Amino acid sequence: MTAAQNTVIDAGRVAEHNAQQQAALAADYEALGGMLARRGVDIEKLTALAGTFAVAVPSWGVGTGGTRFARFPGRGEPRNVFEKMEDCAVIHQLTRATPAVSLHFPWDRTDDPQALRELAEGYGLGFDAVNSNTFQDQQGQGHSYKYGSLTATAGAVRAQAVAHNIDCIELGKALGSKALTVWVGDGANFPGQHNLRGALERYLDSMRDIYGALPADWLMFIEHKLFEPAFYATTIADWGTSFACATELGPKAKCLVDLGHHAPNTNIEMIVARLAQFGKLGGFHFNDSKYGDDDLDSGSINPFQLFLVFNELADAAQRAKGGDSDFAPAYMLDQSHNVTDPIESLMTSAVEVQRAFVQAALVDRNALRAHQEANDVLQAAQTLKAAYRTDVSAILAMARVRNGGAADPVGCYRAAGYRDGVAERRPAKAGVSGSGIV
Ligand code: RM4
Ligand code: MN
Ligand code: MN
Repeated sequence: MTAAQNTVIDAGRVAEHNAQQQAALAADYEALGGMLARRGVDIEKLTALAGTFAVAVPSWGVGTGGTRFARFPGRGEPRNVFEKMEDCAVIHQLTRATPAVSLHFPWDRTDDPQALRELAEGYGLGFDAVNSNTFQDQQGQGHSYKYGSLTATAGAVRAQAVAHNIDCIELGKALGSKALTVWVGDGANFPGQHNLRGALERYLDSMRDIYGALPADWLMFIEHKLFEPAFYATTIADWGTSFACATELGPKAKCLVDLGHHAPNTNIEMIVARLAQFGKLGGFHFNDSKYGDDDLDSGSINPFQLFLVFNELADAAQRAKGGDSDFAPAYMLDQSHNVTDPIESLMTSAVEVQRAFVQAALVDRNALRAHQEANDVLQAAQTLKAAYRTDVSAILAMARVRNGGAADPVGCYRAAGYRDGVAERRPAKAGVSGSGIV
């Protein structure tokens, strides 16, 4: 990433917005600082920590999403990957928390990766993991994925899916990405459709070929999902299968946890703890969920769960500091914005994930450990709650302002009129969905 920054929103506007917010923010920050000091916490340390937080934006999230029933396009949707980068630049400019973009191929395929890389660098953006797509057929491809891709019974289908993944690695290399995320929808809709073990054996064979094409400094993230589109048995349905495959493949293979890919009420924070314990936690797709893979905005349904996930991450990071292991899971958002302005949802979501990160840092770990040792169940639970109940909004806003972002990203974005501007500059093109999802 370069230091050079082309801003999309006029920097003067952001400064003006911050000047209007300054008095209120200063008062809130001082009050919070006083309250934290009485708890023995230095607000400046937390603000500095908040400023280090980063979560990648999904390129497919800046277009309006939809469901199996309909999609209601928004105004000024990006029509290609270059326009998507412009929207991602706005998100980072105002939040200062999203310095990387995760691309999805072939949705974001470009014949000029160098130009894309330069555009991104001009905005101060880099590229996180690239995603392959073998869950839908692409124009002109020789074989269909109707009956699976990496697990298909037909060798030619598997070879095509493997070749696509290797292609993604090549494109990612040109862009400066360092990881490939593989999610496959492969599975069965009927009992008997698949030999359950045979399908996983074929998956592993295919993944070994992809793994072999990874550069030395790359990681491969295996993303599990309970169901959909396979409604009876999904090949990589759970973290156990993901963990077994990542172990089988080797050290560059790790597990990716998409929060929405579990049954309701699953204890996701425990999955996070397990994967961290065994060195296989590769990264996250943050979102929120009520029923299934809902792809709702992070923290919009169950913010306490998000906090508990970050509580495990803070614990794992502290343990890693003591040892020599490097613990750096990739943080990415994976959401679909069907009824909101995607830029507003992504800014709000990045801030919600950052909020959980800061709240987790507020947990008094020594007190928690002492309560756990003493089996003081009530106080152990209250120690977590004390951190979770603390409103750290002023810390987040101060970190943003100090990093050149906006005190109130959505307020600033609306005042700047960005959506009206792109609505004019980007007339809708027939057949183009900014999200890649139809
Ligand atoms: C899947 C999964 C993948 C995402 C696609 C669009 O459910 O979450 O990460 O790339 O959706
Ligand atoms: Mn995902
Ligand atoms: Mn998903």
